[in-house]
Amino acid sequence: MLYNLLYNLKDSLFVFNIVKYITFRAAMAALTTFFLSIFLGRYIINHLKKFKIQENIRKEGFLKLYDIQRYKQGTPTMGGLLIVISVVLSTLIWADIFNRYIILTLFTFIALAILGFVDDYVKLKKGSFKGLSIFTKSSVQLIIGLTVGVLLFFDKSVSANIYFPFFKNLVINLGILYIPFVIFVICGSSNAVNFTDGLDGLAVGCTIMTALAFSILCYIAGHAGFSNYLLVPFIPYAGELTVFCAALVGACMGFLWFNCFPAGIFMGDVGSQAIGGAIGIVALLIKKEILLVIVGGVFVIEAMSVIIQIISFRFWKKRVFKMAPLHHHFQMLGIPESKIIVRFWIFSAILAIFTLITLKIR
Ligand code: 57M
Repeated sequence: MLYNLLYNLKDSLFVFNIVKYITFRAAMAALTTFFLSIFLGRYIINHLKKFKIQENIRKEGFLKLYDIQRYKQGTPTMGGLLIVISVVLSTLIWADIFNRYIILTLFTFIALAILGFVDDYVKLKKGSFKGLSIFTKSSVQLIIGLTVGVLLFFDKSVSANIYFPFFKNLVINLGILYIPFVIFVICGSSNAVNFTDGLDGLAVGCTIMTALAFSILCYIAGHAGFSNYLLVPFIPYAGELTVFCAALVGACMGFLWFNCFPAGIFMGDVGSQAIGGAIGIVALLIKKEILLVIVGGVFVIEAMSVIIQIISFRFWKKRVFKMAPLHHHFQMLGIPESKIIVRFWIFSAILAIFTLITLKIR
């Protein structure tokens, strides 16, 4: 909004010319969300406590884990509202609000945040760790994914092409199958981040690495010179997504201030589902869906551990991991929570660096 206003004033006051630069606006978006989260954090935590918006730690069937985690009972939750509100505000201020990629990303982000909010609300009302049924949750995710898929498929500026890292010329056009593919990416990434959000600062720390890598990838995708040089698809106007990703980085850093071990607040589904969906839609818009498997590798591995565990238990009545998602497996091995978290962050940072290297290895 500010961008749209100030850019029009650049002819009368030259200094406003600076808002034309995506890098400047991205930096400002990150600083805005960071300071919003930092300044509002304590206030929000106190209000969540006042209104008894607090976590119920799961006990049934998982006594050993409950023993390790029981001190977390009553931690304020739904702090993801802080992330969602600050990212939306900052994006509205610093990005071009008429840019179709920004509109689509905000739509996905907000729609999944609302779903997560309802899920958290149902948990609180029931006084349980169980929220919406899997059927309801999956159906709404599917509808959101389908809406985005149809919008993208009929958008003339978006192709149904899938590009592969490491190969210069390997491109597959999915045709109408692009719609289910979009649903898969959005639902998959939303659930994967949600699964990962089980230790203090784990999901939010990994999101910082992923969103940082995506900020760079969006900038390159929207820049004719860089994308031609690196032989990646040039997507006019997608550079604007750099502002959104940077806003997400700043918000997650601000949230991590309070969510780091030992956490004073949890983000809840309102945060985890929205963040996951946002990462998915950005990957789709800049044609980095396959690369998402690498850059968001921690989320993928966490989701895979759940799938493997469920399949092996259902068919062979045996568990591959002591407990899924993977972070619980390490907890069951007796590794301290803070160590698991920092090691997952390190792994996530390495994956982000590796992702950037793939741009050159072709
Ligand atoms: C959400 N939520 C955390 C918090 C957070 C199919 C199955 C694998 C599903 C999975 C599941 O429900 N995952 C989705 C995971 C929960 O965190 C809340 O939920 C929000 C995110 N949606 O923001 O509000 C708990 O995680 C801990 N936590 C922290 N710090 C944080 O910063 O310590 C969260 C954030 C919190 C807190 O304790 O209460 C969660 O883990 O429930 N289910 C599981 O993950 C369960 N695993 C399981 O059932 N494994 C089985 C099979 C089915 C795969 C197996 O291995 O045999 C575990 N979850 C819990 N206890 N809580 C089991 C043990």
